[in-house]
Formats: sequence, C-alpha cells, structure tokens
Amino acid sequence: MSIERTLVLVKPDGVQRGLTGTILSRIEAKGYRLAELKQVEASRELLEKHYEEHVGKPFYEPLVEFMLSGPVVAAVFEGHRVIEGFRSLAGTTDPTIAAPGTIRGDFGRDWGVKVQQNLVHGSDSAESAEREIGIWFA
Ligand code: RTP
Ligand code: MG
Repeated sequence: MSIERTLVLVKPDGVQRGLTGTILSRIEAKGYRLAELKQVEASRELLEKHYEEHVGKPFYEPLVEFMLSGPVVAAVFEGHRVIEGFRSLAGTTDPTIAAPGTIRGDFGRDWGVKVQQNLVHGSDSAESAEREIGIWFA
C-alpha cells in the first residue's frame, strides 16, 4: 500500500463563510490524515506559480484576484488514493451542478461572478501534488 499526499486549499469563500472546520472535518471523517495545516494570505507571486497551468485562460486573472481576496487555509492530507478520494469528495468544478453530498455540491453555488467560487482546491495528480506542496509549504 502506498501513502499518497495531496494539497488541499480552503479558498477565500470557504474561509470567509466559516466553513474551514466543516470542510477539514469531512476530509478527516473520510479517513485521511491531516499532515500539515496553516492559514495564509497568499501573494500574487505564489498564486501565479500555483496556477501556472491556467495562464492565458479567460478565468485566470479573475481566479488570481479571487484567491487574493482573503485568507486561504492550506493543508496536506495523506492516505492511500487521497488525490482521487479528495477530488471525489470535493465534487465537480461548477458548484451549482456538483453532486449533493460533495463539499462543492452541499455548500456552493454559482454567485454570478466571473470565476467559480467553489470553496476548495485539490491537486489533480501525484506530480501536481508534490509541486503544489512545495509551493505552499516551502
Ligand atoms: P481546483 O484546481 O481548484 O481543485 O479545481 P478544478 O481542478 O476542479 O478546476 P480547474 O480547471 O483546475 O480550475 C481551477 C479553478 O479555476 C476556477 N475556474 N473558474 N469558468 C470559470 O468560471 C472557471 N473555470 C475554472 C475555479 O475556481 C477552479 O476551481
Ligand atoms: Mg485543478
């Protein structure tokens, strides 16, 4: 059995709405281990590194602005298949159609703004996870 790690962010909407504890406890309740945790006011430089794959997309600039709008909670969770397990728990990107029972589906919706405010980020592969953990927990 291999232990995987993933980077989870509670985005500014989740922190501002007081959902940090609820979100972290759902991940723990699914069986993953909280290995690192901190609240950060991310810099533009850090966010540009984190989101480098999205440079040039129409939502890139509003996404960076949104992530600069308030504190973010960064966490590392560990466990067998945690990367896909967390993305399944988070639900699909658009919170309006994310399945009920998921974090985005239960707590999020489209607010009619330029970027999806969807409460959480989770790494999408082992390579992304190691890269992103290196950025947020340097
Ligand atoms: P994440 O990276 O945050 O875990 O989310 P994801 O894989 O589901 O989504 P991704 O395609 O990587 O996009 C990163 C974040 O950009 C925002 N986004 N808004 N059309 C839109 O309004 C739009 N598309 C993407 C979301 O905050 C998304 O999570
Ligand atoms: Mg992504």
